[in-house]
Amino acid sequence: MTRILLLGGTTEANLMAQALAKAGLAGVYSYAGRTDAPMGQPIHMRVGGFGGVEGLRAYLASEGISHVVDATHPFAAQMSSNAVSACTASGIPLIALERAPWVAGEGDRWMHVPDIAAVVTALHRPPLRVFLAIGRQHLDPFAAQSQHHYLLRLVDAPADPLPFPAEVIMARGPFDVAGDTALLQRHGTELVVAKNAGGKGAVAKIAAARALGLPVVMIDRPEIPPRRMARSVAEVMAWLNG
Ligand code: 3Y8
Ligand code: NAP
Repeated sequence: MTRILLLGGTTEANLMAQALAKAGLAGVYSYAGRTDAPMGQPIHMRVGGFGGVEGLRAYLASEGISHVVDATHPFAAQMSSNAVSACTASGIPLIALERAPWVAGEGDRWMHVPDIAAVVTALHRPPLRVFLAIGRQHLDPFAAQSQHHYLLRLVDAPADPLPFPAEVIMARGPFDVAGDTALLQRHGTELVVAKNAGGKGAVAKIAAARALGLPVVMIDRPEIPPRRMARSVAEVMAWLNG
């Protein structure tokens, strides 16, 4: 009996859920519970952590999960690592649906950094107008570089005061190039900071930066233990029906 756990929270996971529902496959869409009102899904949803690797293993057993599809964001490295450990220990097949990283093209002015700490170091310089488009979970370290004029884009209003003064806009995405170009012009942005998320939902600001000739500090993806990979929903469906 096929029963799929879909680790979600991305555009690709939403497309995956549509395909599972269309194929009449039993599945559960899992959110971490990072946002106040996550999007509804056409399959059963669960919200919240599992409680580490052991909690995930217990969930897989108690829910009779036969396959795990990890369609989380490439920066959700802890979730993806836990899925590899739990599925290996339980002997449950796992596949990751991951989008290819963005690659700099003609006109792109990227500076690659390995992680958030390296961005903070790179910002050790006189004030700039910075679009810090990395969400809200990792803002604290930027208090060390509060000389800049930050623009933040968050999914929900911050619960606590921000660690530094910033202009905040609330938006959930996916975003479009025209909208992001207008946003950068309105803010007078001189530098964009972004995670190499890949995919279409977050790429608008990168295209907008290229159009405006702006530099981008691009955070490369964290390491994730090796696992079977798919680049499309169709590839995952073929694997599930294999
Ligand atoms: C809770 C689910 C869809 C899926 C939408 C994608 C596209 C828009 C772009 C910018 C960058 C950022 C952020 C971003 C994007 C999609 C996709 C994507 C980036 C939702 C969602 C959840 C989250 C969590 C949220 C993080 C934050 C990151 C904002 C839902 C809307 C910056 C990542 O407030 C918080 O705590 C937010 C936390 C993790 C990164 C961070 O560290 O703050 N995503 N985003 C998922 C869960 O609970 O399991 O609420 O419906 C999903 C999407 N966010 O088509 O509907 O697929 O990538 N999400 C980044 O990529 O840099 C915004 O502003 O340009
Ligand atoms: P993370 O740092 O890799 O995970 C931290 C912990 O959050 C995990 O150990 C797990 O808790 C819980 N968790 C994460 N994703 C989960 C999921 N889909 N279902 C159930 N529990 C989950 O994760 P993150 O980077 O905060 O991302 C959280 C969610 O936001 C994911 O769904 C991800 O796809 C989505 N997202 C993240 C980003 C980003 O930039 N990081 C961007 C877009 C969307 P336990 O250990 O208790 O199981």
